[in-house]
Amino acid sequence: HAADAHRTDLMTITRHVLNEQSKHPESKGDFTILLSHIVLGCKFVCSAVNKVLLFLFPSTIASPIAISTSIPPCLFSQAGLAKLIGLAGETNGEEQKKLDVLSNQVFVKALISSGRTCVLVSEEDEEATFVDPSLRGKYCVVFDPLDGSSNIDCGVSIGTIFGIYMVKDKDNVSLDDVLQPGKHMVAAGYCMYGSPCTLVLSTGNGVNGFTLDPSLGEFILTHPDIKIPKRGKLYSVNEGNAKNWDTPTAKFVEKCKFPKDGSSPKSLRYIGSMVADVHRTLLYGGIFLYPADKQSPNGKLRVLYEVFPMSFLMEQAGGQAFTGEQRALDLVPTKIHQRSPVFLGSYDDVEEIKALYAAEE
Ligand code: AHM
Ligand code: MG
Repeated sequence: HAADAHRTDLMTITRHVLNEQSKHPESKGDFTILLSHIVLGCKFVCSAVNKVLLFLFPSTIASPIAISTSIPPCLFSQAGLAKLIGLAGETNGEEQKKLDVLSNQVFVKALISSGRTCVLVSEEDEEATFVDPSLRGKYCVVFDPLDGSSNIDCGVSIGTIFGIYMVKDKDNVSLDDVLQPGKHMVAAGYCMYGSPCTLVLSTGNGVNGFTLDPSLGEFILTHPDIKIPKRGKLYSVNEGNAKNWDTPTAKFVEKCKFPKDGSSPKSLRYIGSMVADVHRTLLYGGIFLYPADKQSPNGKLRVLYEVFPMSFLMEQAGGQAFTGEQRALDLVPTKIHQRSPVFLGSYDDVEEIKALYAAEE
């Protein structure tokens, strides 16, 4: 019976990737191992994000009524656990670690200890990390361990974004191994710490979404073969920057609000967490924009660990990603923390913004 099979034959993310890799006879399981370390980082951050209120602001749980009704008492006796995850300050006055710093440390350590990485670029670290030759593997990982920092303290969805490159020569590693166009990525994904915790992954063969089952501690395939609608009814942009936009962006947003072809106006959705805004765009369709403006001629978002992974996923789901000048995945970065404008989402919606930029020339 199909429903029974569904409940007893669990397609975990590891099993899914193993299946995919088994189609490549040369694969030796390295990618599966790397991914399991990324997944560990995601599970850690998910758990830390969910505890942040309790541990960072214990005083917010003031009344005994709150304790007895909504918060399991066990969470209070877990000072040890709080210490374990590094959120609780030492009594000797050591600073409490910020969640983004902590997340970065967890990812860096998990990635190095996988033995499958050689170069790491994190939004949190100014310099790239070159893994010690004794622990070196063939993958380079670029990531933003906790994106959407402005949303952390109010409990709005935040996420981790990652992209994976394959190194050319393990014994001769340099920054050039990560200063590669996004189309050279072998995999990309994000994990959204929302309700629920969702991991979306592409290994270059479509896009799949997995949901964390907290009781199992496993990501289970819940969104197989995600395809973005060809056209959407939503647009997502920080309109507070409108006074500094260039003409094509301004015209595009004007068209979203006052379409001249008799179609309905689009609705605006903007969370300010790239992972959440892109996730909604992927599932519902529409367009996400972080354009250039007069204040920030390269926009805000970072090429390696924000623009590329999300563009990779969009293309793999049948959408497009554009920088205002070119296909986003064709861009060749020259600096690891470089920024670029980006327009990504439903194929037809991105086509429109491309036409407006073409008309400018
Ligand atoms: P962050 O790295 O400081 O978290 O900034 C990245 C975030 C993205 O998640 C989001 O798309 C964007 O910044 C929102 O920017 P703005 O507040 O300018 O709209
Ligand atoms: Mg970021």
